[in-house]
Amino acid sequence: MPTPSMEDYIEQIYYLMEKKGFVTVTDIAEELEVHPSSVTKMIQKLDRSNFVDYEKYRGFVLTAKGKEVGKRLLYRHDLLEEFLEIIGVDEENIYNDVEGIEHHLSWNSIDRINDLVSYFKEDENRLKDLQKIQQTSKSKQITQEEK
Ligand SMILES: [Mn+2]
Repeated sequence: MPTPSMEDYIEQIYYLMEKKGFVTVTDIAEELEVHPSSVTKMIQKLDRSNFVDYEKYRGFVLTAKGKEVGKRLLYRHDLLEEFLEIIGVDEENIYNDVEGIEHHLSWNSIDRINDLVSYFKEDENRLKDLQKIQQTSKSKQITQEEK
């Protein structure tokens, strides 16, 4: 089992691979806002756990196992974003909230959240019903945060 930090890297490498076809240490350092030397350390750790194939001076790629895990992690991230969007979380909070919770849910919970997301996507009236409640609670300002 990868640690939360390993998960962040695997997810990011998979995401960038899908997007650009290749990934560099600099790309990851920028995306995760960490020092390049931390990236190199983590890549070596991921290599030892067989998620990444790393060769000094030649770079790195995800192994078959790394790709499989990366795909699941990206799916989980995207699903949770969709979930927060459906339940009416403000756009500006979504990404950071997902980053905060994604490592701490069991796959069991992820599967059940997937059911709930499907439930709302299947019939737009369900979403409209929920949005009515969201409007009411917004007008009561139950969850106004102090800024
Ligand atoms: Mn993520």
